[in-house]
Amino acid sequence: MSAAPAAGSTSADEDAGPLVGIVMGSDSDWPVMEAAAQALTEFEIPHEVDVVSAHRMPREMIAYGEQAADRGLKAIIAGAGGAAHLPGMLASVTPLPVIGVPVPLKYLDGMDSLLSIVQMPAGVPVATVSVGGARNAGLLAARILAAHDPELLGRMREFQDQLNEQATDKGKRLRA
Ligand code: RP5
Repeated sequence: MSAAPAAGSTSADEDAGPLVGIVMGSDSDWPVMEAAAQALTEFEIPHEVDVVSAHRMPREMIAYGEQAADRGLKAIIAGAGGAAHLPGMLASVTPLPVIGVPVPLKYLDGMDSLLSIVQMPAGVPVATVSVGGARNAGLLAARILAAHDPELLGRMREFQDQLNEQATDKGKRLRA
């Protein structure tokens, strides 16, 4: 069992303020959501982690969304399971890009989480990743930041080259 999320900034560069906020409806989402933090750590992107429940902490959730841009965040990754309203509600009160992670719970294989997050009304976008796809959420946040950061863009290209090499090697091993 992974450690529960620690509130506050975590990054390779402790001097920089967080650029990405990772929030989730409960600490029980952390075993899924920590893959987003791991991806951001790999790209040395300062980020913060916290529990901000849409249903149990509605006022704090609205405050988090309203203050995120002014605090210097550039993107929010929000994960929740079941009636997963956190990503959509954050997107309704922040101008920042919001990436939603459907967290699979005990029942319904995460379909409830997926449909709760992905079916947003026009005008309020949430970039929804696959059920349990927190790593891709972290990588997508890195790409969003890389669009205005040539050095980070270069590291993303290197990462993609590594993926290509790994996949190519797998093919070579099968053919051998
Ligand atoms: C959701 O309810 C959370 O995102 C979590 O996935 C789910 C269950 O929460 P706990 O009862 O485990 O705290 O809001």
